[in-house]
Order: sequence, then structure tokens, then C-alpha cells
Amino acid sequence: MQKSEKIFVAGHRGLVGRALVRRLTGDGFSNVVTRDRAQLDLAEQAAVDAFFTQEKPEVVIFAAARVGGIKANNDSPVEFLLENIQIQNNVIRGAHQNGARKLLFLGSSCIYPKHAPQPIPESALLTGPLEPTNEAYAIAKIAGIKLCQAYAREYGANFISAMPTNLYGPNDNFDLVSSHVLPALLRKAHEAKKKGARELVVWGSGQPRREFLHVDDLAAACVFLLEKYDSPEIVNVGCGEDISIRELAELICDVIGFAGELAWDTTKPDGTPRKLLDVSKIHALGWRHSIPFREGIARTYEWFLKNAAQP
Ligand code: GFB
Repeated sequence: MQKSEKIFVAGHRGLVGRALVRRLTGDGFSNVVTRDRAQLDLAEQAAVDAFFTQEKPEVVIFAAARVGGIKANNDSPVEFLLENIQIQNNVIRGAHQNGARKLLFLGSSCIYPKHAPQPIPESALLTGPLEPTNEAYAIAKIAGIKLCQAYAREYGANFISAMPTNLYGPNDNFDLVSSHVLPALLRKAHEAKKKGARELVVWGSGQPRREFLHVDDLAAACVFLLEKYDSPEIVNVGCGEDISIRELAELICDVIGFAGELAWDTTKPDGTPRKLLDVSKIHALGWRHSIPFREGIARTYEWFLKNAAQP
């Protein structure tokens, strides 16, 4: 990519979008374009068309999405399906119609079947039923992948798709109802420690296993793929290691310094039993993550203390 190329980051206010803008500007890309939701609602096709007609970005990174943890996904399938399909259709179509030379679509590891082989190779896509708690989000993301591949096949577009594993980092959502597990436990452990509580409640059985990647590593992988990868075949992005939710809770308590007990709320769903990506493809291309997990949690906790913790 040329440092002066016009790069549109769709979703720049989110966890991923903010990391992308940090990375791109840090790497010297001088023409990064963003729009707040008040200026451009990505769900409005006419507004998105007008934006692309006027700006004609050369590169588009699609990091806009309605996202949430297991409860938000399970409670609002209509919104996860409708909004994600609307915004991705508008942006992908607008990018193609206005001559974008490259687009990177960000999916999610939940696109793979619930009982996919572990670690999950890219070839597992559409080989079995999805996890019900996030089926709506997964279907929307699969539709986005397929739209990019259709643009590549029918029109020769260089539209690529990356599948990140569970992400965490600064600017995450720390709301206890709608967030993902890592920010939720970080906040719960902080508040339990502050109150001198004896226990911390963790959802589910603690048995499911998840893989976590710091969002700054994902941003680095995105820039790498934009520069080095030109195939419509999807690419997994992860760290290659997973951990049980029980181990995660213990690690977070240790980083934060909460010494109480863990209690299990088994009325909450476990979701997919295991979600570990096979990252051999991106390793073979020449990219690896670099932020150690414990350090990434500590850095996220520092950010939380400065920006999101209740006084
Ligand atoms: O991160 P999470 O919400 O989503 O939950 P998924 C992961 C696991 O952590 C589940 C458990 O087994 C939860 O039951 N967990 C334990 C908790 N305590 C908590 C807590 O306090 N809050 C939360 N949220 N979970 C999401 C999908 O699946 O992952 C999305 O729903 C997306 O579509 C995202 O793919 C990456 O990993 O199960």
C-alpha cells in the first residue's frame, strides 16, 4: 500500500476500528478517512453511496459491526442479522461501484460449525451446523465473506476476508450484560477487589475453551494482509493457543489481585465448547502475533482503570 493512499476504515469507533486507525497512522499512512455515525449511517444505502461517490477510497477496511458477547447475541438475533447484513452490503457494494482497488472484510471465528475440528482450519467453513447462541451473527458474517468472494469471481475484485478469533484490548465494551467474557471478568474482578467481596460470579460451567488475541495484534495482521495477501480465500487470525474460561477467570483475578473464590452461574449458556483457530496459513504467509496474553490483559486493565472504571 502507498502511504498516501486513501484508506477508509468503516467502524473506526469500535475496538477493532480504533486499533486499525492507531496502527495505520503509526505506520505513516497519511490519508485515513473515517466518519462518525452522526455523519454517515452505514445502514443507509443512499448515504453510503453518496459517501463513496464523493470520497472514492482506494482501500476499504470493513470493521463496522453490531457486536456483543454471548448474551447479547442470544437475546437479539434480529438486530445482529439485519444490521450486520445491511451495513456490510452497503459498504462492500459502494466500494466496488466506486473503484476501490482493495477491501478487507473482517469476519469472526463464530462462522465455523459448533463442532468443527480443533484447531479450526479455514476449510471448515459451511461444513456443519452453527452454534445457536450466535447463529444470526455468524450467518451475517458468512454472507459478507460470500459477497466478497462473489465480487472477486464475477468482477475480479481484490476483496479479501480475515477471520479473527475472540479479541480484547483498549476501547472494549465493559458492560456486564452485553460484553464479551474477558472485559466482563476484568471489570467483575476489579469491582470485587474494590468492595472486598468474597466471590466473583462467572457465567456457565467454566469448561468452554476460547482463544484470545490482543486487538493491536489484529490491526498489525490486517495491515500485513492488505500488503501481502490477494486471494478471496478466507484467512484465520489468532494466536494459536486457547484457555478454559475457568483458567481465564483465575488469570484475570491474579493480574488484578482479587484473591476471593469463583462462583458459577450455570443458568447462563456455555456456547461453543471450543474455538481455537488453525493459524498455520497466516504463519506460512509470514505473520505471527506478538503480545503475550498476560501482558495484554495487564495493558487492558491499565486502560480500563484510566478510562472506564467507576470512580
Ligand atoms: O465472550 P463470550 O460472551 O462469547 O463468552 P463467545 C465466552 C464464554 O465465557 C461463554 C463465558 O462460555 C460464557 O458463558 N462467560 C463467563 C462469560 N463469564 C462471563 C461473563 O461475565 N460475560 C460473558 N460475556 N461471558 C461470542 C459470540 O461468543 O464471541 C459472538 O456470541 C462473537 O458472535 C464473539 O463471535 C467473538 O465466545 O461464546
